[in-house]
Amino acid sequence: MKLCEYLFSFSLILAIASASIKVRYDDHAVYRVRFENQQQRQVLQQILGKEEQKYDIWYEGRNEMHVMVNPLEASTFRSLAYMAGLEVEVFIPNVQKLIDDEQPLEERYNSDFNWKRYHNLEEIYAWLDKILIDYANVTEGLVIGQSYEGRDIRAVKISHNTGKPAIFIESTIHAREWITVATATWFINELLTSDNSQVRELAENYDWYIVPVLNVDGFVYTHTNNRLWRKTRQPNANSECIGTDGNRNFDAHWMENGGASDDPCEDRFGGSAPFSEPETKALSEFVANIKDDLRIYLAFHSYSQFLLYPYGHTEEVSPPNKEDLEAIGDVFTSAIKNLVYGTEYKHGTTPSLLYIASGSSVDWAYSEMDIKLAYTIEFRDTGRHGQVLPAAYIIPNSEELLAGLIALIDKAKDLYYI
Ligand code: 0X9
Ligand code: ZN
Ligand code: ZN
Repeated sequence: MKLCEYLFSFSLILAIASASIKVRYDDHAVYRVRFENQQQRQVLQQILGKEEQKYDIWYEGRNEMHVMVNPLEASTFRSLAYMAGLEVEVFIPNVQKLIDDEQPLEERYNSDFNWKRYHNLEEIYAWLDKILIDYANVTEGLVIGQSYEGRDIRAVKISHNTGKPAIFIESTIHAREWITVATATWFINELLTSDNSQVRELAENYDWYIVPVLNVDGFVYTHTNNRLWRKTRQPNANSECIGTDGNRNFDAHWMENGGASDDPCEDRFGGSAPFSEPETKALSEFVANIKDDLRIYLAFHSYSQFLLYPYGHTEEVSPPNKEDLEAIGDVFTSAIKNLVYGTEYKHGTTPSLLYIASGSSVDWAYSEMDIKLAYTIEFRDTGRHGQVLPAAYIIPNSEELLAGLIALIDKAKDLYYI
């Protein structure tokens, strides 16, 4: 065999091997289940039982849940729901089809870095290298630490004369939330290249710290093995199941009030201890070092179009500056609504709109780091595409974030937070 033939068959074998390990979601449907009261919600939870191969909860709100159902379970699921009197609707008939169509055909073999398609970690890091060179005088590349699998977790600092009030953006703690990193990189690019006066103000009056991909291992895994992976990739003792929910792993009311799972096989597993994950530990140490400069902490997530503020771990107590958090939420959401897309965001605490979440990064930043403006932003959409938002929505979503942030920061200034 000639060398080129050998290389060809070798790459073919690799392609086949990697194709065969990629999880497929043929005929997996996502159902929207509505409930009118807590009793119905409990019935649904009983039907779903432990989240294993059969079901994957994509969204859990106050009045509805979105559940991806394995085709082998579909008829059982539908009849159980029917018997329980739950209103069930197919939201997404075939998740694999959505995954196959996520990237536009004409972009698939385009090697440029742009916001018309989603990129993998290698492409994102190569782009970061490029902007660090192209905008060397206002950017600084930072490595906040290493992941479990040994990858660098990178941050970019954008600063026109350091010593300004600082804003921190954490993105992609949940691996499958691809719209978060696409939006984070778009926003970095905007800060560096836009000549819009409002954007220039944002860029030049603040020090920005942006971590585009926190959960690097999980993110790589969503590209190579399973598009819908959420957690980190560190194995768990005495369990076959891998990974922890990074957003339940912070040392802030960790594992309290049922706001996380103690089962390593579940998507909201809180980990073996606070900061058991190298990724959350690295982030916490990095933030702790700069906390005195930080005025605002933002965590990018998807989906559901929410701006969430603390506390996540309880509904019993309100944060001391709740009125301000709320007032800033008002302007953020109306700025987005006023754009041509007319997209509606809701704002409130996590339990008021979703569920109790303990050990989250935003609660930790707020309570433990004393950063008084701390928000989770849940991007588009509200479930029609859910976790697999087609790339055509990257730019609209990013424009909404920018408009929302301009309003948010403006109001924060009015209220003397900056
Ligand atoms: O559950 C989460 O971690 C976030 N939702 S997601 O669908 N992206 O997983 C919401 C977390 C917001 N809550 C707090 N920060 N407490
Ligand atoms: Zn998330
Ligand atoms: Zn309001």
